[in-house]
Amino acid sequence: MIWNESKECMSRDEMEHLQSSRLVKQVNYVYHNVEYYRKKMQAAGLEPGDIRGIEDITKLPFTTKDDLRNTYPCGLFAVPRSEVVRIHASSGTTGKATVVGYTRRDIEIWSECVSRVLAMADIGKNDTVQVSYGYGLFTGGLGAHYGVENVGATVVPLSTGNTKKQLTMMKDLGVTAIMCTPSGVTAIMCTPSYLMYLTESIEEQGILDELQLKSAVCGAEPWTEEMRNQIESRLHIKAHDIYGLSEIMGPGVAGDCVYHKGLHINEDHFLPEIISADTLTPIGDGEIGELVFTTLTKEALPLIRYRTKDLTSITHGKCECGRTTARLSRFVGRSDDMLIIRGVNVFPSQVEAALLEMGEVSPNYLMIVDRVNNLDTLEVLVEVDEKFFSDEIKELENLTKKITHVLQQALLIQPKVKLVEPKTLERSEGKAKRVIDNRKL
Ligand code: DLL
Repeated sequence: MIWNESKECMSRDEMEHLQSSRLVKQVNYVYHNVEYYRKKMQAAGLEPGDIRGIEDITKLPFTTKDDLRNTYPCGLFAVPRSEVVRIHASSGTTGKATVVGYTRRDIEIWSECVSRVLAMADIGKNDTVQVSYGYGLFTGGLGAHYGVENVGATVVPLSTGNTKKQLTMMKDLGVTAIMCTPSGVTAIMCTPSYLMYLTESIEEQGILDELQLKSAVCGAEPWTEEMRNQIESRLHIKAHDIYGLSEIMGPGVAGDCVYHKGLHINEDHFLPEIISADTLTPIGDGEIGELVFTTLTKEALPLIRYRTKDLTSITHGKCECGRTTARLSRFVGRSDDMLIIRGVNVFPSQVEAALLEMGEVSPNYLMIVDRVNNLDTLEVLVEVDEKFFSDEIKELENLTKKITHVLQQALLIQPKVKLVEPKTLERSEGKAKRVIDNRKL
C-alpha cells in the first residue's frame, strides 16, 4: 500500500524540482526568522538569493547539536511561542536537553510522514496498533500515535513497560501491529530488549496462537537483519524499520517497505545528503558517510544541513514497490560518540559532567556497554579521588549508591557503578578511551 503516490512515486526530475523550490523558500524563511541563521549565513557571505536550487546546497553552512546547545532552549525556533503547539526533547551532549518544537502544520506533516511508513508495513484502518514507544518528551510515543490515528487505525497507547498489561491488551483487543524499539526503552526499569522480551514472554505463556499480531514497526536504535529474522520467525509477523531523529522531526523521516531494500526517505520534506565525516564533502551513491538533512517544510524548527552523525549510504532509483524516493541502507554506526542504550541516547560527556559536579570522584571513568540476553547493560568504572578514598566498605558502598543515583538522574538509565582506586584507569596521551562497547550491532 502506498500512502501518497503523488509524492512517493514522483520522477527524479519532479522531485528535484519540488525540493529546489521548497529549499529556496525554506532558506529565505530561516534567514528572515532565525537570527542565529541570518548571522551564520552572513558570516559565510551568503544571501538567500544565492540559493537557487538543491545544486546550491553545499554553499550553506552545516548545523550541529552544538548550535542547538548554543541557542538552548528555543533560540532556533522560527515562530513565536504562540504558534508552537508541541515541544519534545532529546539528550544533549552534556547536562542540557535538546529542545524541539512543532507548529500545528508541522504536526500534520509529521502524521503524514508516519502514515507513509505505516502504509509501507501495510498497516491501515482495519488494524489495531499498540504504540509501545515511550510517551512524553521522547518523540517516539506521540509521533507514532498521531500517525496511527491519521491512517484511521485504532491506536492503543501503551507506552513502555508493564509487560503483563502489554500482552493482555494485545490478546484481548486483537492487536494486529505493534510499534516499539527492537530493544526496550524502559530505561529505569532495565527491561530486556523489548520486542525480544515480549517474544519470550509470549512463548513462555504459550499465547502466540491467541494473538492476531501481523507486524511490528521498530526503530529508535540500530538493529540488525538477524534480529529482524528472529522477530519475524518467532512471532510469525513482518518487522519493519522506522527511522527518525527529534531535531528533524521524530519517527517517520524514513521507513522500509515490504522489499526491505533500504529505508525510503520522505524526501519531499527532508533533503538528504551523504558527506564524508572527515572532509565534510558530498559522496556518491552507495558509499558510507554521514547523513545530513535539510528540512524543507518545517515551520517551528527549520534546520539547514543538520549533521545527524548517523553513518549510512544512499541510493536513488525506483524500488520494486513502485516508490521512487531515495533509500538509506541500514545504519552502520555513528560518527560521534553517542551510544543508544536500551533505546536511550547517551553521551559519555553526560557522565563526565555529572561526575565533575560531585566532589568525591575524579573525572576518570570508563563505560562498558554489553548486551546480555537481548538486554543492554551499562557498567561505569569510576576512579575515586585520592582525598576521598577509604578502606571503609560502608563508605565506599554509600559512595557507589550516590554515584549510581547521580548517573541515573543524568542518563535516565540505571548503570552498574564500580569504584576503582585512584589512578588505576588507563591514561592515554591522545583521546581518552571512555567507552568499550561489546555489543555486536
Ligand atoms: O529515536 C526517534 C524515533 C522514535 C525513531 C521511534 C524511530 C522510532 P532521537 O531520540 O532523537 O529520536 O534519536 C535519534 O536514534 O540519530 C539514530 O542514531 C537513532 N535511530 C533512530 N531510528 C533508528 C533506526 C528517535 N531505525 C537517533 N535505526 C538517530 C538505527 C536509529 N538508528
